[in-house]
Amino acid sequence: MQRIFDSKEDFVDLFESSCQTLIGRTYEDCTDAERFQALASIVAAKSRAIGVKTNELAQQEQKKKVYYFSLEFLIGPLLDNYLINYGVRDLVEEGLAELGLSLDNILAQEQDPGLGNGGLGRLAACFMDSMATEGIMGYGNGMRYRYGLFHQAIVNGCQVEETDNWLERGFPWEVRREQSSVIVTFGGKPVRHEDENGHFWFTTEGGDRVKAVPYDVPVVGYGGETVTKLRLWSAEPAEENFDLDAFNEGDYAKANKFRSDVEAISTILYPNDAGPHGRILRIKQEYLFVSAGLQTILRTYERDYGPDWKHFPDHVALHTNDTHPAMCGPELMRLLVDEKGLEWDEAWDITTRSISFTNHTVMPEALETWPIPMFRSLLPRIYMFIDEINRRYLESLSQDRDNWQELASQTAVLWDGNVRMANLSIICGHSVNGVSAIHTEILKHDVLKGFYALTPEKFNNKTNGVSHRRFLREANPALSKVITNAVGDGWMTNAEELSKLEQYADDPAVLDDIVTAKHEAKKRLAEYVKQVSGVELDPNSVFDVQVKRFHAYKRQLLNVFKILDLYNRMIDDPSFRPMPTSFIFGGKAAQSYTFAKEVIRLINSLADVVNNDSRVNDVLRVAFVPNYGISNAQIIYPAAEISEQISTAGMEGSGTSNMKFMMNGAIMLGTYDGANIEIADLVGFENLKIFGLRVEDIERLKAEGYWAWNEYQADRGRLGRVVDELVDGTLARLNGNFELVHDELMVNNDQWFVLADFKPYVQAWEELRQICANPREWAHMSIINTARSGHFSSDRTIREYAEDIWHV
Ligand code: 26V
Repeated sequence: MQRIFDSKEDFVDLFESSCQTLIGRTYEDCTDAERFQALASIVAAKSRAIGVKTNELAQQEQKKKVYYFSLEFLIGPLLDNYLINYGVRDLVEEGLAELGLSLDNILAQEQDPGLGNGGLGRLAACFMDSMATEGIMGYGNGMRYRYGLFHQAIVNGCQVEETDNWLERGFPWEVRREQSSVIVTFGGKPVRHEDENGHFWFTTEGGDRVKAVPYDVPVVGYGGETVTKLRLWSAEPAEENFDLDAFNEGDYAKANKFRSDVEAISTILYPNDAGPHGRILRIKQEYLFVSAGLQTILRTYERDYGPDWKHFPDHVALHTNDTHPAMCGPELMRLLVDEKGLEWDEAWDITTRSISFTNHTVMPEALETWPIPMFRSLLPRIYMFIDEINRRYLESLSQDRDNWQELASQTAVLWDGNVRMANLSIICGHSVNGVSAIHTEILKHDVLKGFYALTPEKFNNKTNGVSHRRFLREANPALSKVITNAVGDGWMTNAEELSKLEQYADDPAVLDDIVTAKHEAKKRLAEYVKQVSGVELDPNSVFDVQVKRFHAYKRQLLNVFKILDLYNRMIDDPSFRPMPTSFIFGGKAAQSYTFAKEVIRLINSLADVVNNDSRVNDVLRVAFVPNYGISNAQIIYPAAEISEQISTAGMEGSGTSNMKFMMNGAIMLGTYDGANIEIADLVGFENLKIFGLRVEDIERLKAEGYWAWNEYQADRGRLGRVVDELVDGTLARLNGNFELVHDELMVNNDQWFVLADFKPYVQAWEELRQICANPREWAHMSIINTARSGHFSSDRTIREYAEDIWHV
């Protein structure tokens, strides 16, 4: 364990002087926000110093470096994480208490950088944590967005998006590295050069030159021995093309235009379904961070190993998170051929041996494509490489194969006037992986079957994982203490040691401790929910939670139907008194995703009806937690007893909240989808509830014909009634009925099989509720879930990537 403070006294001295030198006030006169700044800056400075040592050591050992390219890193607040990783949290807490200060109040001041949409971005952040802890030389390469994903407010039941000005008070962890800036060029004209041996290369004349400036954030591993870094790029004008004439004529907008056009590139994180608007800016983001990252990597490599490019793949792994960094292939080719003077074949060998790719979704609308004319005019030289990659690929495909045309239609990069980024990623790399066992199978046999037929050896599965240090140890101190008291703290670095807990699965004292820890967490969440939504939840009720992005396939609607049905039954039959339950929702809908936003309004309307109806509100409550993100997720997971993972089978790549809930001892109510399947394999069907249609059932129904209308007719009493209530005024108190949602089911024929899964879902929930009524029985299942969750630590996932893909 790396000690960053020699003693409590040492810490207190440092903290006092940090307040004075950084803020210019004594610690007593500082606000908590200023105290946060003072404390974070001490920890950040120590981290950077250790980072230097890590780098030196790695260089001496010539360790292979892994560069993780991702447009999203949803890192969350860092201070608490780093105090835990350095093993000084208690010391700091005590030191501050001696000064009359509360660590918790200071921690609460940290902004939550929302530099990601959801699971994909959080996965990248968990991977950074695990790489640092596992001692892998892992570097993140991403974008420093001026504004993160929007802040969600709920006004009159509806989602309202507000700008996420996360840099408002500065970001104490980052260091701007002006000297490491690189130039990235857009547009321009490629010009051919040839030497006397016929070797040729291109340079680009003209075009817009943009300066990419890196900001480095240290990533501290557990134990604090190794610190790697996350490098985030920001776009700035390369030359000060300030229009002084315009300025002198008073046209300030014109004078500043050059700067604002360039800065727009790193202004905002795109939401998942941004639509065609602003697409040019998105390609610019993708190229900027790829080109800037690769230029820097090549420079570092040349410094360490000289221009010995053929050994590049032995020292460097380039991982592309989804298709957003797909230009890594052609850009590396461009750098090697145009700037380093390599021949095509040599460069191509180096490129394909270095690059690997993860796919995160099977949804066709999520597979990125760009219209060729737009792409070519923005990145002419990159387009030439893509064209040549595609030509050579098709040429090799057409040799000795009868069905080559069919394969070409599935796997070509250029098709139908578009650049297909997934195909580019696969062709330019040596590995393709899915994020859960079932997801990888679907890729192999459905979405990417052409590639699988051609290069089965490229395909492999890497089931996702999560940082158990953040989502269990940091989020849930009470449960962590119960675990450590029982089995020691080896689980912090070896999550498999959680399995030792299983011997206490029938120990009444430990089970009681589990129940007490859960109750503490529920009280904390109830206070938080009251504060942010006004809804009062009883910590003695069962907490049934669904938090995740809003999307039709994740079926928050199915959960709404269950609650509405429960409500109807209670109104009809006053003697029906189910176990008191609080249904808690959270999540953002993409700004232009109307259906998802309507489901948010529906939940809030349902909450308004149920919570205000005295016939039911003593046992039934519904709450929507606004602005779901990393910070409040850490309050939510520990408090859950039931974890809702109810996506339409075959649609969820993996899911990761299912794992975070599992660690925190919630029992899953889930479909046979994504990583739910592997969770079920591990804990057994007796320790969770799986329900509903499976992938093969859905395929069969699609083939035979599925009719939502029949489902509706077959159960007019309960299911039919719930569907009717969408439009009959029952839920219309906040801005009217829900025709759009109703039509999705009854006119659009329920694409996500909500009606088909309704009955088995309600049945499974009933069974789970019986279990929750008996705390000891619930605690027994709960402890088994926690005990077997070690497999879903991202440490395990990272070790698999390291061994099978990166070879480090
Ligand atoms: C979603 C959507 C929804 C609206 C339409 C456009 C669109 C485009 C992309 C996406 C999702 C992109 C990929 C993604 O975030 N996948 C998630 O990755 C997680 C980490 O591997 C995984 O746990 C989730 O199951 C998967 O959905």
